[in-house]
Amino acid sequence: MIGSGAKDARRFTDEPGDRMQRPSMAGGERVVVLEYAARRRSGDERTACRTAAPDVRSIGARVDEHDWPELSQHLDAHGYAILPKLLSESETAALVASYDEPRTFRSRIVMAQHGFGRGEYKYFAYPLPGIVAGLRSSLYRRLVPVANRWNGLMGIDLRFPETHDEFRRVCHEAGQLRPTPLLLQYTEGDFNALHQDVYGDHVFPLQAAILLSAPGADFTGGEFVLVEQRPRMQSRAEVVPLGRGDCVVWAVRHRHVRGTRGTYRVSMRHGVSRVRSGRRHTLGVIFHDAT
Ligand SMILES: O=C(O)CCC(=O)C(=O)O
Repeated sequence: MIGSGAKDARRFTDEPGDRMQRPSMAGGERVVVLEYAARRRSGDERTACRTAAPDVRSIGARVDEHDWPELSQHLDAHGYAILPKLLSESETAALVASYDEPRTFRSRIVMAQHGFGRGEYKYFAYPLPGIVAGLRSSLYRRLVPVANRWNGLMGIDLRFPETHDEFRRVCHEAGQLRPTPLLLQYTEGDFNALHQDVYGDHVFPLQAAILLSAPGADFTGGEFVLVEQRPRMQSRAEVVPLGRGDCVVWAVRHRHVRGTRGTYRVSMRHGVSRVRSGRRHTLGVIFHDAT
């Protein structure tokens, strides 16, 4: 059954009056070496993998078609990158239509009730729809080298495993069992306050979102916004232009920036500006699961 619950709403900002306490690893100083040995899968994981299998290939092929060296360079330089037209119009329409199917989701969050903005979102239940599972595993596989390289550059001794199944097992063994991919819905006047999506100690440092509505036709306003805070400097905003079906990938919490005195860490937050008219939907793909 869908219900609103603060337990699901694990987001925080870097601003005074944070919504949530930062988990102990959030500063990235703690050195953690994870054991990624193959383990027996739980029944739940087996079901999720089997359900996802038919769509993984086609989505995976589309993800692979992109120029990943160029995307990685853009991620390094700007903290985000865009994969244009990753989903077709019919796929975006089907995902939007699924918003009203109660059995697809495990919970519904009304953002105003938690001070997260205005609008609402729903977390998918396991097993995820094939297209969502396919996006999660194929994007993860391409982003792991970036995540591991970034950790190296930021002096973090943590390395992520090659596949999303392995990473999900690590999350599950640490009690982060609940799926985090979500569908967001905004109507006129709605917005998403700047935040970071952290749901436990295990945090994959990149996340993705796919815009499911057409700017200018389905809605106006509602731009995806990234804000970065450099040490001892004022915050800088970047508005990311997206069309329907485009996927944006960005840094969940931190990225490294090369300065005159070496590499330093920049804190990132993301959100959505006020929707001026119409209705806007997004698919959010977060790679770590939630406690
Ligand atoms: O609706 C959007 O574009 C932003 C989605 C978002 O904030 C998220 O997935 O965490």
